[in-house]
Amino acid sequence: MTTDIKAALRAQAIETPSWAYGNSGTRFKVFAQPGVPRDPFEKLADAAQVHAFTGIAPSVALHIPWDRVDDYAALSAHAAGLGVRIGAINSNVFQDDDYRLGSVTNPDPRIRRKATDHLLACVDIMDATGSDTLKLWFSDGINYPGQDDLRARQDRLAEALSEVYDRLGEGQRFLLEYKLFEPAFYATDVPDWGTAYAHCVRLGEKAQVVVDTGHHAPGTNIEFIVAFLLREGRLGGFDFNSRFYADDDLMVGSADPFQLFRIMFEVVRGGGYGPDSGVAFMLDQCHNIEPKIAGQIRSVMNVQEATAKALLVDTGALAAVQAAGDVLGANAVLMDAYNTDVRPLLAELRAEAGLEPDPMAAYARSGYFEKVCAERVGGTQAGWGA
Ligand code: AOS
Ligand code: ZN
Ligand code: ZN
Repeated sequence: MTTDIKAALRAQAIETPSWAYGNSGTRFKVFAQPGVPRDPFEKLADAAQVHAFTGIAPSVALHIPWDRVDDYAALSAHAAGLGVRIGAINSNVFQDDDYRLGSVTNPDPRIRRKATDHLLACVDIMDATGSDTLKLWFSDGINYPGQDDLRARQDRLAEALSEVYDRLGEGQRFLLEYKLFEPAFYATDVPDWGTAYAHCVRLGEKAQVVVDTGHHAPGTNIEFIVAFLLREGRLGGFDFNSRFYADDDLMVGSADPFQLFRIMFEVVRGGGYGPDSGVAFMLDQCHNIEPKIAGQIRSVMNVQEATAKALLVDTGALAAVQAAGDVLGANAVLMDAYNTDVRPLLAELRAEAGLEPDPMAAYARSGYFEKVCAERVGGTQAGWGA
């Protein structure tokens, strides 16, 4: 049993986002931190540290245009030299004056064209970097009833998605992200998993839904959404983070580790775990006040702990008590796994892989942070909170 769990954990891969390494903040203040990367190459170097100490963060999501470079093949080669690779390409059709009334759903066809062209350019970057995943999040929506035609905006969205879908090459896919609100407040064009799912189903199997754990109303049963999408073969991945109030982008597993466990249990239960599952486990976080690389290491460890607990659930015993209608017994099987301290198991797993058992302490001891603080002056903002 433990051998199987260890093998499953060894195969885990969690993608970190390039924007987690840059300065970030809220609309009130972006706090500059020492040692922050000055370009995408340095962001990859920081991400490589997270992989070096955890052993399970081998890829890095890029964000265009925040990570725009002249030579993407060179960026890919740089990543490979650091022992990581480029993961999902995140598009950005929200930081331009033209997008005040929306991007792909804008009433103005010229702006829709510009937005769609950006998405197509992101597929070019996938070709150049070898990335197989395009992640689409639209800030599109309206603030006031009557501001625009709700249904026409869905038609425009479908048209743009279809054009991008047709441009995807062999082995490429896009993930459509939903978000309840913000920056649009009255109506968001992709507000929930059902809307994302419906658009994806119309298009085909290369269109899948990504679940950002911070994008739901309080109290939403996210693990149900996960179970449903997996059953339909449409769960493309996760943007992991924690929320207390809205889209807080705090460290995954910090606000509600039990929720993360419940999600990972459904992932495992539904066949979404493992290298061939097609489900991408990505972090979408910003570290506004805490150190960034250490924050990413902690986050990766939080996902790993939740995964280990999910893998520990005695599914045979669970099925038996469920079939017997034993409500308390079934709940107890799940809670036994959740309440297990998996940290010794994970320390052992790391030691077996030649890693330090405590990644946080090992990173702190490495002197990397002090080195980059001395070397890097004038780090750039991740792009948020500008
Ligand atoms: C925005 O709220 C979404 O979570 C996006 O996934 C993401 O944070 C943004 O696109 C940065 O790439
Ligand atoms: Zn996200
Ligand atoms: Zn978000």
